[in-house]
Amino acid sequence: MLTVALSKGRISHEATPLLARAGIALDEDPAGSRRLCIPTSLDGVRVLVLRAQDVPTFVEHGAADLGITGKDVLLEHPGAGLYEPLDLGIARCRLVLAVRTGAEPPGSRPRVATKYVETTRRFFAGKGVQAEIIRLYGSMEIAPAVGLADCIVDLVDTGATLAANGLVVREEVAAISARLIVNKAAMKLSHGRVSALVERIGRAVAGEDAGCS
Ligand code: PRT
Ligand code: MG
Repeated sequence: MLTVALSKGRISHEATPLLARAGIALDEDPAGSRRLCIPTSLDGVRVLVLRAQDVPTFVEHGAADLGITGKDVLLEHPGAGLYEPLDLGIARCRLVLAVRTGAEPPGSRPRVATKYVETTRRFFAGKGVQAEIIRLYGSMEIAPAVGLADCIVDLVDTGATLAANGLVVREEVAAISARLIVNKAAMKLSHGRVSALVERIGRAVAGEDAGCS
């Protein structure tokens, strides 16, 4: 049995049709199901529906052989036990540094609100700037307006949420999309089955339906 850990929410919403095109149709829609382990139309493949941040943990420990989660999550959790063979090209967005509209450039020790603490630390360290990082778990966009931070590092898609809170993008930190990850030991021990699954998903990403080749 091969187990695929799938990030629920936005990513599973886009990944489910992609998996179906790869011939791995989920027996139930994760959005409407309470089951956390879902069988698929492909013999010997099942899907675990998890919080995005937990996907690398399950795959790294071998509780799942493969996983699908956002590059933002992987940047925060750089696991040594993982391969990242495919960019799935879905759930695209950008991780950005955003400031209040019309704000002065941040000073020498900017206060940055984010849930991406490690990625933000590396980003500022790369510029030689020592930032004070304030960890939040959501609603980062409100932090500058209430004086909690000078700027934020957060995901942006259309930019509507930033604009609604009086913020603008100052710089891109990283381009984000969902990635397929693989447990390194599984890649070795079950090489044939794992690489066949990676190739199958890769063909669906390239726009080829399963069974058409
Ligand atoms: O609970 P939490 O929100 O942390 O995560 P979740 O489990 O609810 O997951 P979910 O469904 O929110 O998906 C999160 C994953 O989707 C991220 O890890 C990214 O890889 C990916 N993704 C792609 C996004 C966005 N696009 C996105 N736009 N995640 C979040 N957003 C947020 C953005 O930060 C903003 O607040 O959506 C809001 C709307 O964006 P705008 O710019 O279109 O207004
Ligand atoms: Mg969310």
